[in-house]
Amino acid sequence: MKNEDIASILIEIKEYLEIKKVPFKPRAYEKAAEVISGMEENVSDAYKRDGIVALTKIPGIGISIAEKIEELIRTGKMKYYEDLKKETPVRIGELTKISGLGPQSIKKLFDELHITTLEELEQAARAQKIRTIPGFREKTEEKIIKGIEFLKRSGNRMVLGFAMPYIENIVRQLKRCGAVERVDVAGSVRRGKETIGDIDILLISKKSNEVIEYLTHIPEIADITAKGDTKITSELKNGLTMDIRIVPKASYGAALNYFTGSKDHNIALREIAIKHGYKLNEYGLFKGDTHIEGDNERDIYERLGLSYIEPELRENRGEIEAARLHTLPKLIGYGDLRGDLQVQTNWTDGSNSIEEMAEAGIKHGLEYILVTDHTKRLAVARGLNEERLQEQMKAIDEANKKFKGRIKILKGSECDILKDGTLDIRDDVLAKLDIVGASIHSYFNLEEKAQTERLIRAMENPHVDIIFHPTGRIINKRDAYRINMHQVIRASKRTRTVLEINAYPERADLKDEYIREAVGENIFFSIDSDAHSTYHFEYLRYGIAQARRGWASKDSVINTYPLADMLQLLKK
Ligand code: DGT
Ligand code: CA
Ligand code: CA
Ligand code: ZN
Repeated sequence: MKNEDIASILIEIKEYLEIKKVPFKPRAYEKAAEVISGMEENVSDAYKRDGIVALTKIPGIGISIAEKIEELIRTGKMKYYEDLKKETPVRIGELTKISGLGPQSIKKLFDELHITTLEELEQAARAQKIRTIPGFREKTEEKIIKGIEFLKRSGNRMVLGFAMPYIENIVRQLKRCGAVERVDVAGSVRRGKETIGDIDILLISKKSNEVIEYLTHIPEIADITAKGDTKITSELKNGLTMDIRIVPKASYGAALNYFTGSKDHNIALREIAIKHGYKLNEYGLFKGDTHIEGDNERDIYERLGLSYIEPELRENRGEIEAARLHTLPKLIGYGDLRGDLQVQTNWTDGSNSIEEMAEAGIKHGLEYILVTDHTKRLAVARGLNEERLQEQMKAIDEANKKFKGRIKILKGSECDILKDGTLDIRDDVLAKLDIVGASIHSYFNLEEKAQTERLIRAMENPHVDIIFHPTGRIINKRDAYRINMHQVIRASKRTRTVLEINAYPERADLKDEYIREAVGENIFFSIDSDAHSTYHFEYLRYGIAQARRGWASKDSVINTYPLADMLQLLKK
């Protein structure tokens, strides 16, 4: 049983007790939940090792709560909790997610209308039944509907690349606000995480009132829900929450460090500080009561004897130890790509012509692009057969005459990998392409062994240079197919097949932990936008963020090399 599971039951108990207006006890359960969810060690493991002593020695947990947790760990059930649920059979965890709906309101809704679930709550609100309860008004009903709609929109974490345009618009506007001296994005956004839970913004300002007033004019913002001198929270029209923290200049670096996180990185960093005889928090680095560092993030790392750690690495996955030994990798930079090796055109499911994609590539500073339209098996994308693919090669030759000296258009393909690992284009035609990419678009349900063998067989084909979106996941929509990436990574090394880091925001495929593993095996990557329109070259930077999160250096990414050198790195 995970700590979070125990904690969430304790929280529900607290809420049931509040419904019953029991004094003091709710706070005890809440405290117990807080302590347990913040613990490193797994509480059930500790209990299995040391018995009930392991529970009673947790600060804030007395014998009565300890015995209930013991029962839960031993039997998977807790009678006290089950009885409370029977007494008021509402789905408390669900209903309390609606902001502003407290235990007493939930009790009334149950007593008067027998509402027990979110769905029943929504139905009653839409049928205008809630306003009939004494003490509830039309306004309450509206708030409930708004709350439910918000919950539906923000249930999933948002894909970074889709949220980023909003975030950048807001930051741009904040920079124009006269009362703002400096503004930075922190949190998971700064760490370049593939999905984000919310947006964390840090700023320096002496006039929080003016900032709040200014925010009301920013069109992306739907509602300002908390207005303080140091923290302003707002809800965006796209469903995301934005936390703005206003911090003093002298603490700005420390605050930026703290609110960039990750939480685990912060905790590990704080321990290093303690070992050096300091105290570290969001206000600064202290020796006793003396403020030693604070305005500059880099100085804090330096003072702790560490190399500067890039935000993308701050996940407490060994970066602090590497910073201490000064062995952190030099990460690929955001301006390092010279080419894009997966570009679709209107020959299949792209929106733009070869020429338009080339123009857009030039605008994005690219020296080469690889045209990789789908092949025939992918009927939905009107995939190319051998004949059409060869016609396209001629069209690319023509286009290259036009673009000579500005950008090189390479002939490629996103060739479909069939169920048995063979390709759906004949070898003699593949041989004419500059670079062949291959990917899986069918039979997602194969067993892990079969799927792995299928992909590896494709990698063994001497014509296949790159495996595109190697795991096939689509964030928030489709899981990766079952595949053994350790074997795939080893096969990549053995066959010299490049693995793609697909930058399309909802793919972000490979994910960071596989990149990290592959970096350890010294394999080559390509970072590609998977562009289906001229706008999509913008996505390349999310692929770079992903590569950085996987500790990849510039050298390991083939499309950072000049064209001739890049071609030399391929298997043939
Ligand atoms: P998200 O929003 O779920 O994508 O992830 P983050 O990392 O942006 O998390 P968030 O927004 O809850 O908090 C922003 C940062 O604040 C987080 O990365 C580290 C810091 N932080 C938040 N809570 C704690 C905490 O309990 N302890 C420590 N040490 N740092 C925290
Ligand atoms: Ca966040
Ligand atoms: Ca936050
Ligand atoms: Zn594809």
